[in-house]
Amino acid sequence: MIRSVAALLTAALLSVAAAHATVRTESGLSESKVGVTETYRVNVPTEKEISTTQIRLVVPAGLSITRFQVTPGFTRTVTRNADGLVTEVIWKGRVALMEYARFFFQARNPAAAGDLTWKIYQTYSDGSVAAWDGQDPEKGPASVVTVK
Ligand SMILES: [Cu+2]
Repeated sequence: MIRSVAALLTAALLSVAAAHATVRTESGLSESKVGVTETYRVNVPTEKEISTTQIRLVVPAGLSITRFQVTPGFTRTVTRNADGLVTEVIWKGRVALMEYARFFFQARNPAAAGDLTWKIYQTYSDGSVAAWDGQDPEKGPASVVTVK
């Protein structure tokens, strides 16, 4: 009995730990093809007792975002480089306790094979920021999509 409760608790903790902010393809994959237009999905679960208020995405070099899906309840601001490519996206809105938000966009993959590393900075209502950028690979891994 005690053991099964412990196992359930462990499973619950593991599932929370696995629910990091991530970037994957629309179908949830971590790989895509060279040069194609892919739909990407940013998944952001709130993992504290307070709300997420902002999500900042740093777009990997060589990727060209062409179109965003409308996300009701959120505003979006983009930063572009001198070539007009989107380098950063900020979504503002609210993702409450026990909720997750998803943001979709289309992008043309680089012409050369390699890893696309995405960095996400998740701001909470108390101003704290969860960094999913690989600086601390255990606590805050960056998402990597391999383009083949
Ligand atoms: Cu997590």
